[in-house]
Amino acid sequence: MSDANATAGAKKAGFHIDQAKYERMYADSISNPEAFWGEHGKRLDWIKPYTKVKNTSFAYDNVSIKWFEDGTLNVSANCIDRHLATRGDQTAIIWEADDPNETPQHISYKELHAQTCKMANVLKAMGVGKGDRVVIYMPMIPEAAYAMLACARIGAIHSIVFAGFSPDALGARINGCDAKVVITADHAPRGGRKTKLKDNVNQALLHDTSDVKCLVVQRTGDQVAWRRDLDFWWHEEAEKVSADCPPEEMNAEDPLFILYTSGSTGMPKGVVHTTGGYLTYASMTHEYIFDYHEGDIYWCTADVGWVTGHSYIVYGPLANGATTLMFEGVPTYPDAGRFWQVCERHKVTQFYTAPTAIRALMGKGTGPVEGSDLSSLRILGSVGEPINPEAWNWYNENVGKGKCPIVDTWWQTETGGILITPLPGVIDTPKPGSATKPFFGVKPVVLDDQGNELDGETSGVLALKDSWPGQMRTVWGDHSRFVSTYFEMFKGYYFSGDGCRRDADGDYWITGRVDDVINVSGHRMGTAEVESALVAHATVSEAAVVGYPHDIKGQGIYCYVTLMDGVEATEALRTELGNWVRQEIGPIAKPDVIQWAPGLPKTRSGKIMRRILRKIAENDFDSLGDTSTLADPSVVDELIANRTKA
Ligand code: 6R9
Repeated sequence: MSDANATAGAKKAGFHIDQAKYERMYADSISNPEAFWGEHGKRLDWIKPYTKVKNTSFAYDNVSIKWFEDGTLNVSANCIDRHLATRGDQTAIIWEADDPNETPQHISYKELHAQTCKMANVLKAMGVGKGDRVVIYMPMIPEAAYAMLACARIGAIHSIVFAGFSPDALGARINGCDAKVVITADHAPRGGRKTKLKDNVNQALLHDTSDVKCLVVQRTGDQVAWRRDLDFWWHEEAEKVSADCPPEEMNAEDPLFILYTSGSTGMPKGVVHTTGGYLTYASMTHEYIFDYHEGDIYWCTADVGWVTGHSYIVYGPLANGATTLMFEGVPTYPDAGRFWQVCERHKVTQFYTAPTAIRALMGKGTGPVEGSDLSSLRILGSVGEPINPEAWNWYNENVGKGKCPIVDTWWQTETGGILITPLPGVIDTPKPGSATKPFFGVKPVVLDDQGNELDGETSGVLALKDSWPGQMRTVWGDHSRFVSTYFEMFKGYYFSGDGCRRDADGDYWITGRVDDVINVSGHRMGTAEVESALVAHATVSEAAVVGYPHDIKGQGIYCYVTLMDGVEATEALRTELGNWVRQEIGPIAKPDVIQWAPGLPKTRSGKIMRRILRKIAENDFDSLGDTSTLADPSVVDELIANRTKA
């Protein structure tokens, strides 16, 4: 790690990258990606060094992405073992519990090594080997990181399912990747409440005939239903195994993890990330974008159930030998000052969160922020959705006290790491709401509907013209879905699904999804998933779901529901349907509004006109556009008349 002399208060000279260096490195990364990444791939420890750097094609008939393809390495050795000689006693993970009265834990790199090795050995004893899949369904506790790294150590592929997902959603993901083992906990405390994780796993596996085993971490000590011969307590099994487990030699292109994410159609896709390119990219972006220096205390508030937790709580920071903070709770428990109390308690230097959290805290006034000493903070980050200037300003003034650069980082589950962002040493005049410029090696383009590249100041859809090492490689078990989702609409490009504007300075402003994916509190939700949950209810004949602007969540979930003939539209049924969706998918999918729709606006060929439904949900009745092509234009008037208030 270079420039280890930067101090709190961040003098410009101390940043890793300044304007001139950015321009030079960016130009190099684009003109000769082979040389650029060939050099930066060396930030990792390779067992067998690569001789080939980049072998990628976005051609529609031959989409193939390989980086460092003849090199071998192990991710867990890169995140742990290589630090032992120099920083074995340094804290790798600071853990802060949901309950502020519970003592925080400081886990050193040595301890991380021992625990990860033990879990790796337990997994082996349970029959897990290289290439096998392991589902992780965990609270935000250090054991979640041990589980990820243990899989990486033995070459097993993990698939983390966010602990807020329902048993059904969990079951679909366990089946989707044919997992051998599920790692979970008894209960997950969060915001003063508890989720029964183990019971959810039991329910998810109720009809499973393949004898999926379960490794259970005791978090709360509450009682759980046990499946004899299939369930194992982590604390008991850990006693039986050695604290040493040699890391498996993996090819750079062996899968590291699968992470399911929502798309515009069908079931969520299993996004596949591999080993060498992913870790190179996660580690390099973490160092430069958060201006990470030796001695920093870095905190990303995401959950490991999302990609942000993978790349910027676990893999990126640990590959860099950082101290990373893991927080089990929520921003508002026990009160709206919790984030700031944690920053003060642990002297956090980098703080990375989501706009939805900032907006929620903004609503509680400045009192809770002023109650804590935030002078250790140097860099602030934002991720998950466009940040509105109001939230940006509040964050800057009240949290950063006007002296911390804010990195508004645009990226996706699919991209593995951050693609477009300001760099702390490059921000001259901040632009609230703009993700600004591409990271090294990233070639964004703005396309029109026909796929033509637009020049200069313009707006359109955001696509990437060439590959970067952290890019997803395929959809688990369905490569053709990978190709059709990302490479079919605009030939020769990776299509992001986002709209964007490029201003006169060449800075990018992400405007949100252009497909049927909505962004609820920074979580991606396919409208199709909510619709299929609704129509699975016996009373529902048809449903259409759209996003609408929501003050805190960014977007809320607005459902139009047509009931079966003879079913009465009561308030009780409205509540029941809301709870039903929550139970089918999980709390994050709970509808904000359910409007009864005796009919839905459809074209004569039967396609639902979502454009019109979006306008009605937004209370924008004057720009409905042409409704004359509808099979029955009168349904629109009826929907407007029935528009329920949010
Ligand atoms: C990392 C993550 C990806 C979608 C993405 C976009 C939105 C993320 C953003 C942003 C504007 C930012 N998004 N970061 N929009 N500005 N800084 O969030 O991954 O859950 O896959 O969501 O989130 O719409 O396409 P993921």
